[in-house]
Amino acid sequence: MNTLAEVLNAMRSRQRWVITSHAGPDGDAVGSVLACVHILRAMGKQADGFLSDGVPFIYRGLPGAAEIRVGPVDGSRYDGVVILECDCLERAGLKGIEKLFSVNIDHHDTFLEYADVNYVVSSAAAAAELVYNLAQAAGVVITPDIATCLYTAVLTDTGSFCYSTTSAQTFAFAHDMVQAGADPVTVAQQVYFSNPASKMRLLGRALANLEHEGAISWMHVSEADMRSTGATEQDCEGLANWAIGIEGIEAAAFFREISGSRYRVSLRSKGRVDVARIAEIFGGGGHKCASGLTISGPFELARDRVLIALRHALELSEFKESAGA
Ligand SMILES: [Mn+2]
Repeated sequence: MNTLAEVLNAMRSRQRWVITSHAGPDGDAVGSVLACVHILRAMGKQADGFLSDGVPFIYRGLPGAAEIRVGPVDGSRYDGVVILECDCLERAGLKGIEKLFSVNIDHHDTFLEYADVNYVVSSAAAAAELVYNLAQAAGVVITPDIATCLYTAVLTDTGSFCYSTTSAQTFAFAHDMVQAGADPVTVAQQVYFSNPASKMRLLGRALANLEHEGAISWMHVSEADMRSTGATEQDCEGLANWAIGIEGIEAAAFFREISGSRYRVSLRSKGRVDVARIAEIFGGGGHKCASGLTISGPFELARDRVLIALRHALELSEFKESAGA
């Protein structure tokens, strides 16, 4: 693992940077990439933001979002790549960065030191906190644009300051961002009150399929549901949170059918079950309270496999609690 000073040295000694994050970007991915672009430019560098899936609709109002490109990257035109929020290079889904000098900045529990420089702090509530540390170490002034991007990232990655990663430090961060010019009202209107109608129609389908047993709930949407509601992949972001919002439910799963009878699964936990560990079993990853994986269908089989893992983890946590561990 490298120090922040080593990250800074790597950035100072190279001029032209690609900044990227994972495919299917969330608020932390978009906000951190944009903030990092602004910060590197303030350091006198050339910095271009790339997201292989583009910027989701609700984040397009963020400063600099219109400049984000989808790739591929012409590697000969750059000296390095900053990869945010990815546990491996492939997670970015971006061609042309494979041979570039790489800096990995991440806050996932499931991480590998796959880059030339690795700065991973799993206790951080969002990758944006680490980007903020970088700005401070570099002596870059937090402009209203940077503050808006970083605030949005932390707001969304903590589930609006609800997940177990939320601490006094998170609010201190939010305080600093608002003082630096982020407007919480404008951000909330863009992120929470600007959903496409297709997302709400898809939510209706998902909720109609909601089931629960014991402390576990799950719901699913099929490709046919996606088509008939006119929903896109990005409309699925955050739907899993609805399944965990039931009294007595400790863990939840949201299944979305993707092509070839495969399912993208989002897992959520209220804290007793570590869903990052469960995602790992199936080759996915994420955080203790929010993670994701891809699994083969048919639906009944995929559902049963994930539910068995969730039940097992839940029983183990109950056993540990009753044993006073
Ligand atoms: Mn994140």
